[in-house]
Amino acid sequence: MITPQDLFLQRRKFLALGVGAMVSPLLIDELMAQTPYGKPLDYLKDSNTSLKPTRESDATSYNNFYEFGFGKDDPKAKSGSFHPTSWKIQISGEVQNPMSIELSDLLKSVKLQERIYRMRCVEAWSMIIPWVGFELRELIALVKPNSKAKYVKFTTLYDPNVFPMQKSLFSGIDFPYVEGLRLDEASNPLTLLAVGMYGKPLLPQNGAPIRLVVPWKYGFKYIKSIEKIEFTSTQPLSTWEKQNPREYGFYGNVDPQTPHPRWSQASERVIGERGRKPTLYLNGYEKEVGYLYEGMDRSKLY
Ligand SMILES: Nc1nc2c(c(=O)[nH]1)N[C@H]1C(S)=C(S)[C@@H](COP(=O)(O)O)O[C@H]1N2
Ligand SMILES: [Mo]
Repeated sequence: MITPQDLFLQRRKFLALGVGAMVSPLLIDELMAQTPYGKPLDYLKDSNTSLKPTRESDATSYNNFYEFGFGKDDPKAKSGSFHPTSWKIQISGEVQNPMSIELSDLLKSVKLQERIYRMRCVEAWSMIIPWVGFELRELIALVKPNSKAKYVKFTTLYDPNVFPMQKSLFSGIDFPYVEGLRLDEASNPLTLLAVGMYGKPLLPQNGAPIRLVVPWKYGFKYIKSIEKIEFTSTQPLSTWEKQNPREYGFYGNVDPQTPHPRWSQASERVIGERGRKPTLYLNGYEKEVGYLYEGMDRSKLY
């Protein structure tokens, strides 16, 4: 992720170009007034786990969402008027049934369930989140990938009126934010498209109205406010890999034995608790997803 040092260097670069005086105003458009589904979420409870969720107030106030700024408190502070109502998702590429579908219609064809998962950020902190969402494989079954489809590419909405950093010279990363999975990773039952957490629709700072959840990968893979889903034959270039390929790869698998070039990944700071705990390989989901990486070099799955 971008550190104050990176920002300092970047700013110096801009000053050298003579554009340092440009500071973009924080324009956040008043969008719409309610969630796309308008009613409380109706979902199947997760009774399968002993994980104790992080405090909701922590999970909704300590966030990464660079479209709103670099600070952990920017997403909550600066997204107050982002209320996506009619949200369309385009699904295209190597599929038999491409579609452009209203989220509220999509939700009629899937089964909403709660999943309480560990979530580990590449910055070495972690939370436990009770998501509400549906398995991505349900959407995959609806659009029917063809034989050329090998990857799934996700793109966040591009709208500088909603996301102030999308028009900032100091955004640090290229927008719109892009992420990707291999089709077999996307088809694993653990992989969710979440529309809620703590039994409520997602708040803007957490990626309303729909985001990806891949619990065995670092948080940067959990792309927020998804507008486009494309099935591709070649590996998509994700935002952080593009920004700094030495530090962030396509896979982003949680691995205590593969350090980030600037810090260890062996342990993590648990938000809301004192001290640190050891990080688990594949974030504790090796039994469920280890088969996806058999025969691959672990150190290359960063
Ligand atoms: N569009 C978009 N999605 C994003 C990010 C972002 O900056 N933009 N940050 C990622 C990172 S680094 C993390 S750790 C998680 C944070 O999710 P949370 O704020 O809900 O905990 O969102 C991910 N999804
Ligand atoms: Mo992250």
